[in-house]
Amino acid sequence: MKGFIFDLDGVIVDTAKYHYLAWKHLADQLGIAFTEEDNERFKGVSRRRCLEMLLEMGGLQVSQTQFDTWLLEKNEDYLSYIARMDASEILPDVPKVLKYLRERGVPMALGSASKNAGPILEKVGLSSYFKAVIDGNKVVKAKPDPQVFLLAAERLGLAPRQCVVFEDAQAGIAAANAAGMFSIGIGQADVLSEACQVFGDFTEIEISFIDRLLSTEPKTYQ
Ligand code: B16
Ligand code: MG
Repeated sequence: MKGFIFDLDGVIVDTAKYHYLAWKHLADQLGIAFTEEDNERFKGVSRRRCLEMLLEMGGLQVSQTQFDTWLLEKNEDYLSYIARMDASEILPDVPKVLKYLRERGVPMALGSASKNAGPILEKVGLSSYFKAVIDGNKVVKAKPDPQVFLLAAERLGLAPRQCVVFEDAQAGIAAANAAGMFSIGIGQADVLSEACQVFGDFTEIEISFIDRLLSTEPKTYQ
């Protein structure tokens, strides 16, 4: 394995809580009940699709102009939380793995559905680790389509089967598998059962595991 690709929300930082607050704010305005459990289904899903899902939950049909206005409002609300982020919000032991891979000269990429990925990486001070940042602005097909990860591999100059993907969402694991990459789920094993391997979080990942991946001959994972 020669390249490592990381999802952002739920893998590197926990921005899901800010997405939740912003969606909840909009849902309250629209009189739609929205819980943290509902927010689980929004993980890894594009902003546009999330709003479609929210409106479906409320049985609302709206004009394109109204849709776009709410999309903008939700994002502005979300950005007000992002503005206050700093390195303390990086999830535990993520820097340990990033630093080790950088020391070993292993190229890394970000593969996220978020259109705010670049500014978030800047805020938490991790931009310099990534040779490529493929985010929601660079792809037209959302996860579970493999486009985001295939583009990341291409930017790293590697074949998909030489790449490892860390993901916290089912749609993201499906995308990594469809790309023919080695998928590592971060979260609950029963939820991420399609992943090649699952860890609760990065504190469970030993450097010896990373070393094993680096010395593993790539094969086809599909
Ligand atoms: P934005 P990831 C995803 O990030 C989030 O998990 C998902 O909840 C969000 O709707 C999506 O980004 C779009 O984010 O509104 O910032 O463009 O997990 O793919 O890093
Ligand atoms: Mg995620």
